[in-house]
Amino acid sequence: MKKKVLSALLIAAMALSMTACGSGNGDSGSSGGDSAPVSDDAEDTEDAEDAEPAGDADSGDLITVGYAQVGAESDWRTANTESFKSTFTEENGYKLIFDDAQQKQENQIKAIRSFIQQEVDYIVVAPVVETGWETVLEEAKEAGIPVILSDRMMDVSDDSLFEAWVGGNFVQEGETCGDWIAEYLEDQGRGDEEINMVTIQGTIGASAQVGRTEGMANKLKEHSNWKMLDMQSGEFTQAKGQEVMESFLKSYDDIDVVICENDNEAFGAIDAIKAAGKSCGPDGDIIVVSFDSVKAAFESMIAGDLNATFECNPLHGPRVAEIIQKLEAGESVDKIQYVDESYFDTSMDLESILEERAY
Ligand code: GYE
Repeated sequence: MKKKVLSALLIAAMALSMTACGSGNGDSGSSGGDSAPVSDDAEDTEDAEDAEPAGDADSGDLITVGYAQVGAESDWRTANTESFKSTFTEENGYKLIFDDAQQKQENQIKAIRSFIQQEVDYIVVAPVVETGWETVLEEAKEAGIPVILSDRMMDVSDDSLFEAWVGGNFVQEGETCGDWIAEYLEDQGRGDEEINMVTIQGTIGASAQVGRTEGMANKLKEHSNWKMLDMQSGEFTQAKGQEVMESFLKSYDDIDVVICENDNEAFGAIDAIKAAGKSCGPDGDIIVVSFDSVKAAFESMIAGDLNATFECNPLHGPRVAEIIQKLEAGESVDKIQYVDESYFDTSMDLESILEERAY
């Protein structure tokens, strides 16, 4: 790679001009915007154990990875960030430059440009939304920097603009949710009843929103007695989820099911339901379901508030590391890599499952 030769020259020049050598790894150490190098918190998590050692940290031969993260909007996102930070450590042969875009695409574009300027070896992006990436990906391609997508997808006309994508199958998650609701209502003897639903969507245009909404829409078509009264975005946050639910409760007095496109929105919705003097969960007035299956969702089900959660695995750090290792070895990688996912509801032994849960 052209830039590797350049960094080798830079290192040689630095060595000549210095009398003593520190722990320099040929990096300028500068970071643009919110970018902050992260390399010192190798924790004893399963991510760290799964990650394969790469490069040679002692000789300063680290692989530099810029990660353009969405933000810190949910428990899922926190687990995802932790997975990257504990995988891409110096001990494992990496230098991670982490950028939190605060859920704004323009911040992510800035971060990617800053990674290009810093001549990182790989750029990893969890894109906030699907569209609007062509120009900046062309710039990365021009600079010879491979781009890997993780979590959410990008909608680009030329798929040679990225090496691979790894994440959840969001349409399938939505369909699993629809099937679960059908079975649950059937078990309750409500299979033929008129059922009023509302959806608190994720960030509009994010693949997790697009796919989950589409999956549920596919199932709505199969049930003529289900009615989707309203859909509004809760931006994947608890605060916005609560706000949207408050307004739904004011507008509709007969909501049977609330579909929240992530767990955190459900926590907010549950607060709103209780504040309005209604109840939810298996023994309540309103059925609440959500996506992700973070630990707090298990606690909410155990407390009898949430009915079910459809899993989305956030531990992509080791998966992306594996892709990078293959690319380093000149091996080919699968372009689209779906992660296996499950679901959980209150009929299960949630306490035991929670004990084993990694996120
Ligand atoms: O469901 C949500 C997060 O893209 C799968 O983003 C991810 C979603 C996840 O904010 O909690």
